[in-house]
Amino acid sequence: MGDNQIFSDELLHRLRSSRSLTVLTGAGVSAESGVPTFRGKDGLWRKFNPQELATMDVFMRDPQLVWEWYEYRRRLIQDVQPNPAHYALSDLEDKFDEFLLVTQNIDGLHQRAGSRKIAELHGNIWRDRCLRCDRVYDHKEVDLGEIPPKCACGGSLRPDVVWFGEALPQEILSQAFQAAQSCDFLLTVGTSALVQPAASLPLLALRNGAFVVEINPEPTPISERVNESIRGKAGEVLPRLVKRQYFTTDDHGPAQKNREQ
Ligand code: BJW
Ligand code: ZN
Repeated sequence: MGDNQIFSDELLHRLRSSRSLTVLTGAGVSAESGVPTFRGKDGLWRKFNPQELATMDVFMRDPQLVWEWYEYRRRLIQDVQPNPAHYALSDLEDKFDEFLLVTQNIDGLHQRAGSRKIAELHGNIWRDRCLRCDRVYDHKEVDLGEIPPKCACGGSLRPDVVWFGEALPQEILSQAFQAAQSCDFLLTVGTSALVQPAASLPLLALRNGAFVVEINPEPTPISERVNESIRGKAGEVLPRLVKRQYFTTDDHGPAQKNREQ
């Protein structure tokens, strides 16, 4: 399929004339790196449904189980690489006066691909936090001799991520709302758009007059409401969009940034 058929003239025109771009990403962006999504068919870990493990209730009942799940995911993430979708988004960052990459992902792959203007809504798997005093640790410095590991204050550590029923980090959330509210163009990529409050960001942008485009191989609850819903994989669609918009010939590679090789 030629790029002209994927991207409408209106989409390309609106993107070209936009001063500010906000991007919302979800687990689908890391799928092509080999990181399983939450609600996909490959989503099972042992006999557990991942979305049911991400709660304080399960952690309180069985901290070992939850720590084991996060250790398993850390090992997995550590061994994978950012994919063309992550790199395409990092190339977009300096093409706009205002840009914010709002991610629900906790894997740190956007950073490894060179993105810098990031709002991590659901925390980061490479940090741990004390349940008693809130002190935050770099996971690599945590002694895993005892599970759950302990803080210097004696409290138990948990992954510094946001579970169901927990508030999102206040400042990061307001930064994300502000960006969704004031942008000219919003791209929502690889998210099922089921989990709040992240799922309301594209709708907020729409209400404020932004052009909203979704990239996902499957339809979502917001597909019918956005301006355009492109059914495709992030790692295929995003690099083509960046190339179509900013590079006219095949001779140009994406702009090189300080990315990990
Ligand atoms: C591809 C692809 C490819 C595949 N290319 N695409 C109404 C209003 C407000 C809140 C609620 C509400 N109803 C219920 C709630 C509560 C709840 C919620 O939203 N529940 C819904 C399930 C109904 N929300 C919360 O609890 C949030 N907190 C909250 O509301 O607090 C209120 C409060 C305020 C003040 C004080 C106290 C409380 C917190 C939500 C936290 C979510 N946490 C998790 C775990 C993070 C840690 C971890 O990773 O372990 O975040 S759950 C999980 O879902 C994870 C994800 O970030 C999040 C979203 O999932 P995502 O990214 O969309 O992934 P999938 O798997 O769902 O979808 C992947 C998509 O990719 C699919 O569509 C595929 O088709 C696509 N795809 N391959 C592009 N190659
Ligand atoms: Zn502590």
